[in-house]
Amino acid sequence: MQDKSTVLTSAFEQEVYDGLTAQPKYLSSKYFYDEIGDKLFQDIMAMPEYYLTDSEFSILDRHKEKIASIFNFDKEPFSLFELGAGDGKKTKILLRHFSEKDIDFDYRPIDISQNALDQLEASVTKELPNVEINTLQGTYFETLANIGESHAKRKVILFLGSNIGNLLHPQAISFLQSMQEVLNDDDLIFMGFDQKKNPQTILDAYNDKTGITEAFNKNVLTRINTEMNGNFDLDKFLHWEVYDPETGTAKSYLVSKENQTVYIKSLDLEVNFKAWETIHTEISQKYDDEVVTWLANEAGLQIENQFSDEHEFYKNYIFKKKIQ
Ligand code: AVJ
Repeated sequence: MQDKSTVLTSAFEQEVYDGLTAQPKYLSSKYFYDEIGDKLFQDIMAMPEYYLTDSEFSILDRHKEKIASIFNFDKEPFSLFELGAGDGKKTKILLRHFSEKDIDFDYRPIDISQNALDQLEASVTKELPNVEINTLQGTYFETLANIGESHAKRKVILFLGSNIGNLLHPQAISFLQSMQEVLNDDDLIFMGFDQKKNPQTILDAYNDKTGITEAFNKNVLTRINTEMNGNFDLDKFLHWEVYDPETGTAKSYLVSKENQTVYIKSLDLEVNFKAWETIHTEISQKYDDEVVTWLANEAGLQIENQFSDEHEFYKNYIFKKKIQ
């Protein structure tokens, strides 16, 4: 047990302590992402089973003309913000198209990782020298406050990759609300939502036979081992995925294969696992039009437009502030 002299210095430490002393146990998927986790997620995006990336890529490519005409409806300069820009591979389809059409905009990618931003800035400057880029490092919530209502130009905010799917509906609503609060009437949000589909297709995307998703899920344990001096034996846990076609919720677990005790030195915490006890690590929510309409409405937004890939696996929606 943890004694009073142990000070939990980071949010990660606090959340690990809370999650592993809770019943049932949980850890947050936001801690999958360090240098190793970022690389594993890149590998996931390249897997044939992980249809999300290809679907969104094809939507952007198929509909870039129409998207450009909506973003640029008044022919006035605008700022294109992007939350969680990552490597910008999909966004470059739009950047290239806008640049070729001489659309007057600047690109403002936001990411938690300064390293990701530096690489993105270098590659955009090299490949698309006419695109003005200004990076902003921080979490979504910090930087949303920074974007502010008072930004001089009209704003378009991109949020790709169905990253919203990591949030439960109430959290997704408050996140959408905080985006809504920085919008003026002519501003837009362009967002990706993975759709409900054949449950097998979804399970396969989160349970690849090559074990990449398993390694990604277990990376949170690796991080606890290295950053908090823990002694998790990764082989003693199973990666387990479930999908509920009724609610559209995919959930990831790590399941203890045996009775075991793990010690996390920095937390001075002993964690006991019974055989087949679980740690819930991630939700990846799947949506349909009804649910997206409801979420948007709850957050004071309305759907202006939507785009889909040929299989209707995935959709991108454009939101505006609701006219009261
Ligand atoms: C980056 C949150 C969109 O939930 O599909 C991929 C992360 N997890 N495989 C998703 C993830 C397992 C991904 N998001």
